[in-house]
Amino acid sequence: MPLDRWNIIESTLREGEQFVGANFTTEQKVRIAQALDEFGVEYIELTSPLASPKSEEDARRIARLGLRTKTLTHIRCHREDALRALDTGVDGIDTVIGTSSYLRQFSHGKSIDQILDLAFDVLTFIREQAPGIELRFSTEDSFRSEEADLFRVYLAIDRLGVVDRVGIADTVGVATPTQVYRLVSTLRRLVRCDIEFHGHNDSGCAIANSLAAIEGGATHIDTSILGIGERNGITPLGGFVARMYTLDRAGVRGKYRLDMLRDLDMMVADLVGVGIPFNNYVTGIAAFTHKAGIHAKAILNNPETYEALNPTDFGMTRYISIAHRLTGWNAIKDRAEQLGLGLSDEQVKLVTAHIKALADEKPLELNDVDDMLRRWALETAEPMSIS
Ligand code: HCA
Ligand code: CU
Repeated sequence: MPLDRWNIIESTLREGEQFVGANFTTEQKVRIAQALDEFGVEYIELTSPLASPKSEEDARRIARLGLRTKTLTHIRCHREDALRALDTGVDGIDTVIGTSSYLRQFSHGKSIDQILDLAFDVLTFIREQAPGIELRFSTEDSFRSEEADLFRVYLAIDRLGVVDRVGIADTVGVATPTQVYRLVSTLRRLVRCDIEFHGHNDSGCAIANSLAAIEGGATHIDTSILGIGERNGITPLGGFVARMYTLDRAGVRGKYRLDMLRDLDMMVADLVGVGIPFNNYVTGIAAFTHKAGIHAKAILNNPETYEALNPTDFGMTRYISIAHRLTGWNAIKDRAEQLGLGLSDEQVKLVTAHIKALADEKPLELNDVDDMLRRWALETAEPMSIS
């Protein structure tokens, strides 16, 4: 599996703008673009210049920022769109046209032959206008398109020899990892160009599907910060990076500023008016929190026992929750040591039993545990008199 050759196309400024709460100002877009550049994504994708006058101005502005990350804009397969995209000065153009029967019937009304004629015309035109530009052709709703149609289209486009990559889109989030792997690996054998995958998360497979695409030979994966996009969005940047980190820790640490993920998530959450989900990959409040006594003991001995992600690589810290009925004496002992209290193991075991019994009666807080530990430490010589 070619785990060393994949790139992120970060689409917070295109797909992400299609999230219901997103309405970025120019300054906010510039901030997002610069932060993603610093994080180290290979590409950022920008809303089509045809979407609105501001979108056009902003694409031009971001293309001129001099970022290391390559700038792309995303357009329909139309000559007019292509001209306006070229005019913005971006490094690359992502073209898309729907191939599923839904889109052919209810969106653009074209047959596969007509789609091919149009794509040939527009792609050749872009290549003539800008020989050095990075060019992609994608089919929309690829997984509800006829496979024969898809392969015919991709083969013809690849043979045309003007695109750098073709894209596959799971537009409505229905694909399974097995389906993605099969489609991408078949395509890998048929075309010479690179392959991109864009996956929606309607049924919760966007990250798994992105990995399956890489395993099948995809070279480019679309993401957005927090996964924002149409409906419930696409592959989230942080979750995808976490997925790849567990497979190639050194490679991922070398490619990206992982300690920036928290700021990226917080910035976008703030800008679009949502909170970071409690169970979010890496940056959710519970992502590095341990609770059960059995887990806490092992974590204290060696964190890797229960952590696939090292929080310090992400600029995060782990937290061991101890004020509850599932607590264990090893975690309580660790807390006593943190507080500088010299309790013996026997004493710690007794106080732990007491904490567990009390937690069965009422919710406890860390302060309650700390108070108890201090009182036990004070009364060490005396028989315990804690109620
Ligand atoms: C869209 C559809 C798209 C395109 C994906 C792509 C999708 O909103 O334009 O160009 O790779 O999900 O199919 O986002
Ligand atoms: Cu999409």
